[in-house]
Parts: sequence; structure tokens; C-alpha cells
Amino acid sequence: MSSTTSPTSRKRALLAATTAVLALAATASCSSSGSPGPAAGAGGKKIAMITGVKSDPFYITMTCAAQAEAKAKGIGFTADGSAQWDVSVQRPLIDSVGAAHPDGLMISPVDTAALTPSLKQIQASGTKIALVDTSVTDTSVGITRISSDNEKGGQVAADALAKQMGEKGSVIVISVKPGISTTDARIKGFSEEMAKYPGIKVLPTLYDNDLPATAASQIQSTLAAHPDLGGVFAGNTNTGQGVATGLAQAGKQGVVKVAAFDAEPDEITALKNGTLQVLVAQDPAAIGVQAVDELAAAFAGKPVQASIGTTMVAITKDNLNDPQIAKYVYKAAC
Ligand code: T6T
Repeated sequence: MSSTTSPTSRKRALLAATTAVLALAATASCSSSGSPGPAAGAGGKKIAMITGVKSDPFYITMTCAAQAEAKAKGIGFTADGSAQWDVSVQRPLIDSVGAAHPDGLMISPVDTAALTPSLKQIQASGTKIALVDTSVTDTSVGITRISSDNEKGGQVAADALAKQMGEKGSVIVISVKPGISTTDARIKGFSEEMAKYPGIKVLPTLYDNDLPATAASQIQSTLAAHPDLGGVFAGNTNTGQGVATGLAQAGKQGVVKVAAFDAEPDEITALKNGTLQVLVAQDPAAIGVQAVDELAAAFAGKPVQASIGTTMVAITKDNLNDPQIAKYVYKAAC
């Protein structure tokens, strides 16, 4: 990691207070002051952003907030994203952005290793990289890494789901694909926490390549093979959507309990109609804003926080209308 940590004086804790369900406090996060107005040293600077999947409300919410923060600081901003979660789709985007030599690049790499050579080349040419949401194994890439505490989020999903299931029955994890830093951490946290419930049997994890239709058919074939299926952990938005569809098609909504990561509009609808029971919502807007703030600090030669954790909340039907919770619902457009 090519940066120094910032002095504690710049620490700013972002903690979301929730009522009925756990607030997953961030590790103390800090950033340069988010004060509006052209940031010193930022004049004429440009930031490019590449998200994991352009149409994903998680990344749309992040992009909207980053765009607004960049504008407030007088920094040029462009954003793009992959059409789907695939290295071969994201790599050309990285290479074309790299050729433009932006001052800063905010990126959610879709793999922990495959894109590292391209990112190191861009970094070596002088572009400062902020890893947002996902990251890469090579710690020399990026001046800052900003994401939720995904392992903690998986643990909270496990405890919430076990409670919903009466601590008995079979549970399955469905996620995107192996090799994604965030969803891998969620599965790790979930599996380790679920091991504390001897009455619950964890079935082998399935991967849907971020395709809701795949998740829907996977949940139906799992129900056929395991009639005692009592719970599902869905690792992200598209998986949560697909699991909800599959359970509805099987007439099992509300019977099989579901904890899903994220809080995009379709997941909120499924929460309201009782198909999903718990959503572990992240704060993609805070990730986007703090990435811009750290890049602006770097442009100005100020210290940069190497690692920033942002908050998450667990949303249920009972607390969804709490204003402190509702603000975590993702946007489908700015
Ligand atoms: O869950 C988020 C993100 O944190 C993850 O890295 C990939 O999937 C999402 O974008 C939701 O689809």
C-alpha cells in the first residue's frame, strides 16, 4: 500500500444508529474534511471511476455521491462500469481509462488478482488509485481502500438468519463467483458464525455469476433436493432478487427465510412482501464520497487514510420506515 495513514486528528467516525436491528459500526473512518468548495490542489484535476456493474443500484448510488462530491471540490469526474461481472469486460475499460492518464482512478475490481497488472501499470504512470468496495490482493495497489466490513456483515446475516430459522434446519449460501474480495469475505463471516449453531446444517455454496435467473433456478433445485431447507444467505443484490423470485415461484416465500446483502429497490419490495426477511445494507454513497475526499487530499499532498470502513445496517420490515434506516436504501438513478 503506497501511502501513509492520516493523523488521528482527521478521524471522523461514521456510525449509523439503528433501532430494532444491529448497527454494524464502521471501523473509525476518516477522510480529509468533506468541506465543499474547490479543494486546494484539486483545481483542474480529473477522477475517472470504473464500477463493477454499471446498472447495479449499489454502484449507481456510489457514483451519484462521488460525482456530487467531485463537483463540490472542483474536480473533473467521469464514470463507467462493466456490463456484467466479468474480468474480460472490465479490463478494456481499465486500459482505455489508463490511456487517458487521469489524476485519480476510483475502481471496484471484479477480481482480486486478474486485473492487478493493468492497475499497477496505471499507478506507475502517475494515476492515484482508490479501491472502492472491492479490492485486490496486492497491497501495493491503491493509495486507499474503502469498503464495508464484509466479514462482519456476513456474521450479522448468519445470526439474524439463525434467529429467523429457530436455529434449526438446512441453510444454503448463494453468491456471485469466487475471487471477489467482498462477497468472499461475506461468505467467510457467514460460515464461521453459522458454525456456532449446531442445529443448522450449511449446504455447499452455489454461485450464480450475478444472474438473478440462475439464482432463481438454483434455489428451486435446492428445495427439490433438500425439502427441509429453512434458510438462504444471498451474497448481493442480484442474488437476493433471484432467490426471492425462485422462492415465490416455488410458493415458499416466508417459509424459507432469507438474509440478503444490499438494499436495492427490488430487494426492498421483496422485504415488504415477506419474501426476504433481513437485508444487510451498505453505505455506497459514503464509499464514493470518501474516495473522492482521499484522492483530493492526495492531489493536495496531504496524508491519505490507507483503509476506511463504512457503515452497514441490517434492515427488516419492522425498521424499514425509520428515517435513520431508510437512508440506506440504494438508488436506481441519481
Ligand atoms: O454487494 C455489492 C458490492 O458490495 C459487491 O462487491 C458486488 O455486488 C454488489 O455490487 C451488489 O450487486
